[in-house]
Amino acid sequence: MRALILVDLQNDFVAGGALAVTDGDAVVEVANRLQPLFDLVIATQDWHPSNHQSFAAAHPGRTAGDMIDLHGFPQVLWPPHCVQGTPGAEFVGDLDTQSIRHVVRKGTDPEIDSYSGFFDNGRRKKTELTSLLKAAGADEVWVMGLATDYCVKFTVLDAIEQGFRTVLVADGCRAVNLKPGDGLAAIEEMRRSGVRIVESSDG
Ligand code: VGL
Ligand code: ZN
Repeated sequence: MRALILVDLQNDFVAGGALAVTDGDAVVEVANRLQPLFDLVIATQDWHPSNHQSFAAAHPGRTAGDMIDLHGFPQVLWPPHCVQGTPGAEFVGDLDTQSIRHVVRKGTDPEIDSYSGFFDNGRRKKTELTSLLKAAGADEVWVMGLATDYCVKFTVLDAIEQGFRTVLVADGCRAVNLKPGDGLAAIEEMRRSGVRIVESSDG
């Protein structure tokens, strides 16, 4: 059985949002088109407390885009985004949500970031994602969403590691591209790790 994982299709990652990904809105149509083709749809939601330590504002003298060491892990500093309960954290208005069976929230611990839908960045805590997929009998997961070079990449790498046949929907993703080429490098890294890369028309 195959499942679709929609990564962080939230207002803050599209036009007008705090951490807008270029052309991020374009993937919502892809998500809506793919959902009816899957037995199970799960969405992840970046869900930070307002004092999250990935926010540049939590580090006086630092600005968004800086890299720091956060409790032993390299951490990119971001503008405050996806703060719990704010409009920026809500799913994009045009996203069809009625087929989303589960929402997995991540990034709730202020002391550690969580790009992957499966684990925090330190791999200390696991979300419910693996058990939800296994309980439903999923053996193949298709992944799409925002952003290619962060949450999509780490979700894909962990899906492979958790034993799922993993497929990346290339046209369903857009990258932050903090550095030019980051999105392409992320796709290359996912490819080397064994993901199958398709277009949504292959769904
Ligand atoms: C993401 C940066 C910070 C993402 C989330 O969804 O890719 N990127 N938080
Ligand atoms: Zn975040």
